[in-house]
Amino acid sequence: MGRLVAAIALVAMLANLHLARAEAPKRPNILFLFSDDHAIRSISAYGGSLARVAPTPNIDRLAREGAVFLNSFCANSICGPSRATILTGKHSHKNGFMRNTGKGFDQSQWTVAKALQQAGYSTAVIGKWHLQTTPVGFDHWEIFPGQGSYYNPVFIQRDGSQKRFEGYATDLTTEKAIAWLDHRDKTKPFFLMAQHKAPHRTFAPALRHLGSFDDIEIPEPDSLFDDYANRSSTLASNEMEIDRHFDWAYDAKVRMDERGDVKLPAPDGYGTPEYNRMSADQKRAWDAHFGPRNKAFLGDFAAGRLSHQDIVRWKYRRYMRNYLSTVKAVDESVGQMLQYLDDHGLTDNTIVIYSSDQGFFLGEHGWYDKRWMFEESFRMPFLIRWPGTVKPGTRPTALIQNIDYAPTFLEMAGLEIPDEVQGRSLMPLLRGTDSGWRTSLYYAYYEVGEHAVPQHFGVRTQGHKLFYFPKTDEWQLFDLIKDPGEMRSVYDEPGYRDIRTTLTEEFHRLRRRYDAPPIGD
Ligand code: SGN
Ligand code: CA
Repeated sequence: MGRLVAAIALVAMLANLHLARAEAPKRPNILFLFSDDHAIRSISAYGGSLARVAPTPNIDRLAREGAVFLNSFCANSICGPSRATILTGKHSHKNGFMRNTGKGFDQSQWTVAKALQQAGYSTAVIGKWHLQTTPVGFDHWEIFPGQGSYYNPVFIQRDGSQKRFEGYATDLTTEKAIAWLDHRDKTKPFFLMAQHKAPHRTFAPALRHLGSFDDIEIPEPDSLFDDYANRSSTLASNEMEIDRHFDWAYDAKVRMDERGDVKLPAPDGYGTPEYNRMSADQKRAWDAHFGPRNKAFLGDFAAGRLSHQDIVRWKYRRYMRNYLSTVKAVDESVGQMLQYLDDHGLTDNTIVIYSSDQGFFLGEHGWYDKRWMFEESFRMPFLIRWPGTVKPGTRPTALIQNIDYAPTFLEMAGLEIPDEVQGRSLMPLLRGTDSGWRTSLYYAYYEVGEHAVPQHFGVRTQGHKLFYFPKTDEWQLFDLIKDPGEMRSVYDEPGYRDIRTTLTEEFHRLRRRYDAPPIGD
């Protein structure tokens, strides 16, 4: 009898072993950490002139333990369109979300979230959404209405109701993401998009970070006082200068509009929407920080001690201190999410990505905001950690774009990539086995209005960039190796005739390949 039991046990054990071997490999979790308007120059791992002051030890950890993609770009440098591209793997003209000001995202179309959900992933999106229509393809979501607020923000709940939460937007987004991870269906792999409002305008820091950058010298970009010569005439008509358009303008003397970019007091006291959302305690902390600093600046200003350039420099420094402070909270959030994975044994089987919807100008060309195909706003951060697959410390230079994220997620999950998807899976680059990656990228910006950036289209290769501005029928061409700051178009220079012809042909080839509509439609 004893022998029989032992024999049965042995057979059962062998059967189990066999089952274990036949089982499909465990599908990885995908944790997509995302922010709004985070320029790569303010991430230390990217290097550059702010690397020394950028408060990003946790984002840098992803670079050390994974890969930082040095040439990562968006398809259309504006919020909603970038998010729509990420979900669909398609350029704006194919997913229909071409501008922030449109009808909203068409939720009836294919998205990667729907595909992962159907394939058995637990899916969630928390934080900034900005696609106007209610999320589809997510088991759970809790999102800001529109842009959301930094202080004591409102989140839209699954039942459509709006609820206000005490605290700071970045911290609340993290808390909600972690709460969802805690309560998720643990029998399934997960796909979580944790999407911050920060460091978006009006760059309002967590109160604990006020003053963090006061004693740090912040280097200025060479083009802070750009005169827009030698490029398209449209540059000069921009409305995104730290000098003339950041809410307190030199010519307008002391003025406070509804935004609060520089955080100076209005004549009748503070009145920005962010300030008005704060509790009495929060306002006290804010006033204790900004009050004396504003007084000193306004004293110098009133006494005529400051030149026009001094004022632009002061505004730049104040902008950067606030911007970097909001980045500091985002980085802390990344740290908390990585810690959660470590504490719950999830690190090895979770792919972590850090990215942001586009780049941002941090004073280059005298600007804040984005939209242009210039490097600062065209680039998106893209860092990825995947233990066992992505070699730690790698710095790929391949040209990647946000159309590639959806097909990458599909391949990570072992799913087929539909033909309609325009991007390519990054898997060969992640495995370090690529040959024959793309050598050019297509760009299209359609919005007309805010910040007065005209519609423009273009192509970028590793060494050159060609822009076309339909409104003025102008082209500009940059040699990115000799002129990385894009200060001089060489479109009309005889020495660049061949490059100009090659890039113009490439531009039209990409437009055909991506089935782009006629310009002007
Ligand atoms: C707001 C900002 C703009 C910004 C757009 C788009 N103004 O309107 O400066 O360009 O959002 O940003 S603000 O005074 O309200 O901050 S996006 O990230 O949503 O595309
Ligand atoms: Ca954005």
